[in-house]
Amino acid sequence: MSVTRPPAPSSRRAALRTTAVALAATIVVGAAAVAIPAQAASSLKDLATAAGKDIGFALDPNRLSESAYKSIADSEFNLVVAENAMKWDATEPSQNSFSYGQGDQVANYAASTGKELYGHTLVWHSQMPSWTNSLSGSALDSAMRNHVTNVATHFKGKVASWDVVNEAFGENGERRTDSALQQKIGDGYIETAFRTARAADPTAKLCINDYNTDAINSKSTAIYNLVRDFKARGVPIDCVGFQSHLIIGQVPSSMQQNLQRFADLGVDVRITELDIRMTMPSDSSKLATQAADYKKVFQICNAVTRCQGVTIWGITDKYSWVPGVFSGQGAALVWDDNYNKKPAYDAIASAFGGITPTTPPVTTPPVTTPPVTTPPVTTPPVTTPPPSAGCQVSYGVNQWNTGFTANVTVKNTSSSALNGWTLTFSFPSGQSVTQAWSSVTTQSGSAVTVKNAAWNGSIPAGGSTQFGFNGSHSGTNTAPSSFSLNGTVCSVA
Ligand code: G2I
Repeated sequence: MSVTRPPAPSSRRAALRTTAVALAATIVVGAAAVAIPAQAASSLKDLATAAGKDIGFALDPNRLSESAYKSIADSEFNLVVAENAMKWDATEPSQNSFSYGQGDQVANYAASTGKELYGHTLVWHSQMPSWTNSLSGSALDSAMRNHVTNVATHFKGKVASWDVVNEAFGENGERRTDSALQQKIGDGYIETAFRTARAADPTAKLCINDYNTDAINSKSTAIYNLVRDFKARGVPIDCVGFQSHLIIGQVPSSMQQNLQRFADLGVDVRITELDIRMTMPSDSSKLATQAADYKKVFQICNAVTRCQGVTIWGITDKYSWVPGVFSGQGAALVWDDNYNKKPAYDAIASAFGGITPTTPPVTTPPVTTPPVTTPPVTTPPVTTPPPSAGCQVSYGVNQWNTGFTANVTVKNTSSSALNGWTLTFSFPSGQSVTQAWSSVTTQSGSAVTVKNAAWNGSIPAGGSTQFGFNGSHSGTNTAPSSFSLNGTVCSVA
């Protein structure tokens, strides 16, 4: 079946980023700042797209006939990955005989809904077809090259990024020993796979992907060393995927620093298979912890410029792989068994500044009431106190060597609503904003001006909003001591 292709996915992001940079470039006076364009948003897809990030899900094309599944898939995500349909056993069930039925369904779904298509996965020791079992080292090496060449060529121009090699490392940073590829071909199979993929599809981004690599640990450091080595020797590699199959309450504290250290090697990073499981049954307290964890993971990706986005490993808990593998565990996704949104949904939205309805406000017709004749009442003059002008700012910072992320909460402590706000402050120690979100942030010398994004300009009396930015510093990162909101000095929480 032929389908009309939407603009190339990577160019969609490039266009967005160009817009963001152009927008900022017109308003920045002094030091560079990047403003993320703000738009009305009624879905996670709208929010992520406005922030220049991917939000993806793992698709089983057999489920698209279920209307609730399809409706969430269509409206909430701008990226799709095949949960199983592009794996080796699915695409080459017998040697050199390729079967793209389900993989094509996923690719066609991506094209017809304008979503980026992520390829998973060319080479993985698991879910290899049984015919590979009998192959010797050199025969397996040839079969792997043939597989990569055929599959990457078939999806060329459709898949924006490939997990070229999946799960190659063991927990202590050693090469995984229970892999036939590792045992029979040896260490070089990863490099061969990447070089073969590049030759077959020179435009797709090529990624290595693994689990339990979200923290800085032996396993992630082994991959870090491999990426550094590949970059030094000119072996093609563009990106690193962090699966992030997590447990509630256990988002690693070093996750942002870990992603950032990979980004600093000159590769893109991405959360590729997020789910956050709990011991069943679920309850409101576990779901609240899960929501906070989902929010953290999205905030981490938002805070790392080279983090392309977050992919969630499915839609509904009822089809998640988790209960089948971890007995007694489950409820790891964002929609429950009945497709109800779990608290994680709003938590993810809040990581992007929250959903703003795109529907116009409801106008109620004027009510015509008959004139009432009431006796004249003499009331004493009422003196209403003037609205108190007031604001409170809390400035939270997470920092490392020469970089930092600031998350700022602005509270309207006055008695009247704000419609549009500007927060100003000065950096005391030469810091620079490098990227901002949920705001339009500009900097001139040490003076920083933050204006609301389109969706968070209204702060009711007593309400608050949040924005954030990444910045650089030269070793000292003293927090600003004073903030003004619409010209009024705020208290600092
Ligand atoms: O295990 C979770 C993920 C870890 N990272 C790599 C991913 O590719 C992996 O995904 C899972 C799928 O979510 C499962 O759906 O990979 C599993 C296979 O290792 C998938 O499970 C398999 C079942 O084991 C098969 O029995 C089944 O035929 O799914 C197949 C297709 O439904």
